[in-house]
Amino acid sequence: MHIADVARSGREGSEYSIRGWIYRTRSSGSIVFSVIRDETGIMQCTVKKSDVAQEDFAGAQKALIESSVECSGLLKKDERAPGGFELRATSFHVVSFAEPFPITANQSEPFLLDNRHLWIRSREQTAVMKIKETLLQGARTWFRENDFFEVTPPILTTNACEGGTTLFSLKYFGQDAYLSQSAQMYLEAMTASLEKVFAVTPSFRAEKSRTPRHLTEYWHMEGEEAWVGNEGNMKIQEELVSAIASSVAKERKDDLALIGRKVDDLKAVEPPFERITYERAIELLNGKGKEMSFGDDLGTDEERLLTEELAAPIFVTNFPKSLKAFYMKDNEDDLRTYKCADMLAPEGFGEIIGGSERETDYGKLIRRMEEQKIPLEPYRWYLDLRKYGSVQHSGFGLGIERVVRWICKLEHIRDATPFPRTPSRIYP
Ligand code: NSS
Repeated sequence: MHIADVARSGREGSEYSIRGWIYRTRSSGSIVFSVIRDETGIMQCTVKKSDVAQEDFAGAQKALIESSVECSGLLKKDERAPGGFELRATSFHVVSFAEPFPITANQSEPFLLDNRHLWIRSREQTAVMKIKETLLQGARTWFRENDFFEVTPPILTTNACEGGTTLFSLKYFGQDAYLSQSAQMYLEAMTASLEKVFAVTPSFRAEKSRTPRHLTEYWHMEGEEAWVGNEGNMKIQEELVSAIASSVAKERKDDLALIGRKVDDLKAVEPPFERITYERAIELLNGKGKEMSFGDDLGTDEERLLTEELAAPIFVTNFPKSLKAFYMKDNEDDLRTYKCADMLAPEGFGEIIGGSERETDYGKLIRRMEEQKIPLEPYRWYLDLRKYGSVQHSGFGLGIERVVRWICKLEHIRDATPFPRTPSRIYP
């Protein structure tokens, strides 16, 4: 049985079998105290020389941490044991003896990252991986309940979605190709059949930026909706993000406690989220002593200043055109800007979503692409979409690891993914 289920059933005196990896072990003469870890928790097995076969006791004495083991025994209440129970072993079988485990206390970050394949066994990393899984499931449930279809866009592409400077290029049987930065354009195509779609895919950014919020490979959750404008798009995003937060708050209380995030913090994530324009954000930043003017981009520092005192995310809307991609819809009320919005997470975490209404005017798209010297040829199919029954549509992209980082209050985004990819790391 899983350890959490054994503890939950709590039938003292009954016999249970658990299996897992040795988390801690110490022996004193004729007793070995072996704390076993499985996916669900930890439990102490007390292995007494007089209670088990000779070879079982020898194995328990010899087995180092992270050895894999199976233990059967009688359940006993013990206030001193982690979880309040222990197993008094009747048998203790070592499945595989571990070599001395390289990860010990106080090791350097580079060492830990080199040993990431082993480090992910830590209880904190396990909790984060579980929270990430719950968050993905919570999102999928929300999408399904709101009539979105999950679709499977390609990763190998010939066009850039978010500009040429952050593309990973490769040779595709002699032809130039790229790893996807975003599924957006393919999702736009699919809205003409399915109307509301979403995809969860890896996205790639060849960004040399060494910040605590950039990966070169990250998981991207993107939605795209026909017949929806910028305001409707924001409504969808705030409902989605609050559904994500509440699924984690509901299902991952113990994991949140383990990594030091209060469940109540997540309960504050309730729509509607505050909306401020980019222009207002610049005013606010000037008020906080950041000298900025219209056209300056919001970076890590600026987003931290805007959000560090907040409890729930906000939207920053209507960015200047110079800061955003060519596919966004003109904002008729202020032609310097697009109809777009970034969602910023509270407590200083900053951008977690970028979204916009999409330009449907064929001529405008061509003009912008020419101005920005974007080659038309790779985008012919995308431009085509404007010729065959184009309708108002909008969409967004949520960075999964950015959201995990915020929800788990992680210092660095690399801990939001088991095998992080950054400019200086592609191993293990
Ligand atoms: O570049 S975005 O702001 N927008 C797009 O890619 C749109 N084409 C999405 C769409 O409308 N379908 O990226 C979206 C989000 C952004 O808000 C971050 O949360 C995340 O993707 N993102 C990243 N996460 C981790 N590392 C890096 N380098 C990164 N870049 C973006």
